[in-house]
Amino acid sequence: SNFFRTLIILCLSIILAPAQAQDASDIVPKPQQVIQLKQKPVEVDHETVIYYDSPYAVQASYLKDLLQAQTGLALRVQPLQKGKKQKDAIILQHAPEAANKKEMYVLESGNGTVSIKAQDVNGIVYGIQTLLQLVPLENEKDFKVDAVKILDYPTFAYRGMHLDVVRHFFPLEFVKKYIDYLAFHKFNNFHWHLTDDQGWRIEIKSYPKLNSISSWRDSTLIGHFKSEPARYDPTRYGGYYTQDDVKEVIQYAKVRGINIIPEIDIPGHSRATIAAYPEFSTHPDTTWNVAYTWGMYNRQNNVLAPRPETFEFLKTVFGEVADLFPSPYIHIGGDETSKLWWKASPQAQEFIKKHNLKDEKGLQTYFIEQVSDYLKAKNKKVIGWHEILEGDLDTSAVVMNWADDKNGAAAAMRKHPVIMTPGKPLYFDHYQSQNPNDSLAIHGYNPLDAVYNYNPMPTALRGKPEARFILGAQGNVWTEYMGSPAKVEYMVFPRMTALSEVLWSNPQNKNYQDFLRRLEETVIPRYKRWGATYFKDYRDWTI
Ligand code: TNX
Repeated sequence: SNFFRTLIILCLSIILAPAQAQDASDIVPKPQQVIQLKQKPVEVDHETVIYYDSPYAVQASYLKDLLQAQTGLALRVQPLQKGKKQKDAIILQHAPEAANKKEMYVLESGNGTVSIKAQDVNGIVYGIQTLLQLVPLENEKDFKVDAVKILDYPTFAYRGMHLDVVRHFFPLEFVKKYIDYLAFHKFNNFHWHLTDDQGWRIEIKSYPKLNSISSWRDSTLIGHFKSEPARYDPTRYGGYYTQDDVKEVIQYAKVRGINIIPEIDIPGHSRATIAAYPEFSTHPDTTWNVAYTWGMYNRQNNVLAPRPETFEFLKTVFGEVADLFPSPYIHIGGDETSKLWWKASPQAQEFIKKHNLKDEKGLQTYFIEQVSDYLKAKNKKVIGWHEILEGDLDTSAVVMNWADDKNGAAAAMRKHPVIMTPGKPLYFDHYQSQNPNDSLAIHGYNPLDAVYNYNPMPTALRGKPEARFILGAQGNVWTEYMGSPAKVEYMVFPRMTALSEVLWSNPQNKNYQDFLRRLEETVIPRYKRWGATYFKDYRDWTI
């Protein structure tokens, strides 16, 4: 009958119609400018082609893969031909005149095409991330993209996330997943904490004992809830990434606009090194092993001695690392160097005298400057934790400030570029709730709203020329109490989402309630889709 025919046609048209477009007002991190256009939405189907200008060939395949994973639609990918007007297309365009800032993109959809214009790979990657948020998440084939123009660029140049793979070791697959999380959030730096008292996690060809000995420890502290007593799992624990693994991750990150900053932590935090090479220590003792308890580790000597063979070692190791990583910056640690061991060492004292150094702080600076010189020869700059400023240091070193606002401002006043990573509120190893049954964390309390309301620009610098030394900020993920990828995800989500907005979006547009709405509308469905664990009770806990 007519009635059934109409009903069937109605049903079919509902099933076959492209899925509704996603609203541009739900994007995270919030774009600088969104203009709704009075045109028809762009319909994307199997006929749509992804075109690219030559610098963005790999990003075109990246977009194709992500679109396919999200919608099931496998689009063709083709180079863009100059002068040819494309219809029914998604175009990745090199257009410095339209996107006239670093990392900027202009996304425009209407008239049957979506174009993303940028002047660099990062801009294209961010345009892609935004486009994917304009596409429905359900597994539909065809879909619509609303007619819209988005002009967008970051507020801060350095947007980082850190991961400690020493206290707990994570498979390469998870490191890549973590990089995908960063890319989604428009971060551009991954700080890879590769060495510490509790292990050495990167293959070094010239010093094989770093991997046969330093990469392994006898036991690991476990415990998952506050109520659980500390227990030790006596199984040998560890691992390391081969240089081939590292190359693979670097390549993976590069496609996603992410620079990887490796950290080799010296001259303190070197217990694992000393376990394999006791000759580099002030108090050589072959019975000491790789640490398996946490804390500022000076129970056993973890400080390198200023001997010729130590400096030879540092030159070689940093040489291998500098050759491997394209990053213009290499992190040399420099935090929490206990001066006790140098004080107690006649050899270190003699070295201090011989080199006219003021004291142990001067010796610490000497170490930093030596490594700085090795790296300068490789065209690299040094990043270190803020303790590297304890002595006088030349201003090319970038300071990663894990102390407060004032300390960050002081480093900038000394004309050092500064990355802000204050324990409060950017240590994501701290608690995000005060629920006594919450999963075990190290200490502190950094709930979601504290992260969201953080301003990386120290108060004392606002409106001052030195403000330009504040490059941005980073969330740190120390993994003493994160024994699995799921626990890392639980600690970073949703705090890293809040941080992405702190770093990317215009601080004038900050609104926590609106952030929560967009978090729930746009991002939490992604966590679920990624199969990621996340902290759910963020609405119950505020500062
Ligand atoms: C301090 S902050 C450390 C790390 C610990 C962390 C725990 C810094 C540069 N060093 O070694 O893992 O506290 O929150």
